Amino acid sequence: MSKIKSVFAREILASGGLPSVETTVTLEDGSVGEASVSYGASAGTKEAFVLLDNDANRYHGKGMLNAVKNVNEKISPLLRGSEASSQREIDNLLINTDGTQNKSRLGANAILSVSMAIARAAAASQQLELYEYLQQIFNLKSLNLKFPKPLAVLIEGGVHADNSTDLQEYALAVLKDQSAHENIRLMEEVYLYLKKLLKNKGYSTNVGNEGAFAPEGIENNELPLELITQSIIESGHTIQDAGIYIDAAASEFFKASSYYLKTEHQNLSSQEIIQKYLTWFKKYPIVALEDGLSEFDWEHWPKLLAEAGKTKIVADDLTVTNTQLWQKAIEKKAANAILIKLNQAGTVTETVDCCILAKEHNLSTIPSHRGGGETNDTFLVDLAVAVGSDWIKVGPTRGERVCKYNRLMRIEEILNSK
Ligand code: 2PG
Ligand code: MG
Repeated sequence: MSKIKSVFAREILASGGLPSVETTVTLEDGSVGEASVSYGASAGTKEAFVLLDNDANRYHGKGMLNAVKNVNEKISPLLRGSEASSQREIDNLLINTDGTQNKSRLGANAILSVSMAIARAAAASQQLELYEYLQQIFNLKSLNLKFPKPLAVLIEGGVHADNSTDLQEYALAVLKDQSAHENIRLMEEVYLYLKKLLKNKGYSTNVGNEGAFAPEGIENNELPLELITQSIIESGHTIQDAGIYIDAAASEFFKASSYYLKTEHQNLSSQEIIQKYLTWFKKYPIVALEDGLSEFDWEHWPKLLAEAGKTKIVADDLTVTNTQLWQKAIEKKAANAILIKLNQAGTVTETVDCCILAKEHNLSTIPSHRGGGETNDTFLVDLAVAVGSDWIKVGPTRGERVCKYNRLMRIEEILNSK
């Protein structure tokens, strides 16, 4: 047990070349915890608030000095002397001090960086790995824990790339029951095979925000499904080893109650786009579909889930790692899996609570990276291990992404050595 001695934040750069917040927490016993936060490019409207400076003279208005100032001048004096292992109490204090529904006064970027850094400092103080510490303080070991498998975005479009698919992500969901090391190898082998395949077919293999290929001028939204299926098989694996995971991020192309697919010049009703997905589910090894419908199309989500069969229906923008929205989705039978993003919630405790709610209903959790600005922070990996998630969704290349897979392999090594 140790008390908080200091809390200090600074502005750092995130993957998109714009700032984010990093906080260092030091405890009286000398333990240190550091954490930085990510943010989205296709964020849901109900996510916790990212406080930007809106000062046009710095980073085109996207500086985060106000959030940094809130940590150093408001949060730091408030937390000095608090017991660092009282994570839930500290997070509640931060939520109440902010006082708004979406953390817009202090900024979720400010609050979350502190919340995460405190967890790391307290784990260090107790000489525990972060995932072990989270399991302990949130009493997670009683849940049915699995070791997360890789879920890597292989082709990206939407707002993550120019002139690619309308759907945002086509990912590889590894299914094989083998070590994380082997599963990560499998995933990268499929990715690298896909690169050759795209090249042979005359597509560019430039990458989008998350290190996935963004084949310029791709003719339609179905072709990636064909190419990925082919890559799984021709790289020496099977569709039992790995399937396809789609994140349509449909809120981005939902306009005036219909879904506009630019590459195909199609304007589809909710029923029509559901039909399109169902046809794909029959033709390709699709194991899950995230945000197939818009966050404003609550009415049709239960219809999609009812017809999806074995394909998991994952909520991201719909539920934004928020227990109330997730509870609503569970009650309405709108989704049977949830994407988990720490910065959508804004504190560690609220994020873990969302995962616990999923586990209580035997539903899947998928902690995820972000497409706007990602940092080298690997907290989401420890979280995924702590709550026993099915997958972690992270891009297959770029330093800020592969550090997550490296952390997963490191945790496996630690577990194997026990
Ligand atoms: C998503 C994410 C991550 P963004 O929609 O799931 O892939 O994208 O961070 O841009 O919301
Ligand atoms: Mg998404």
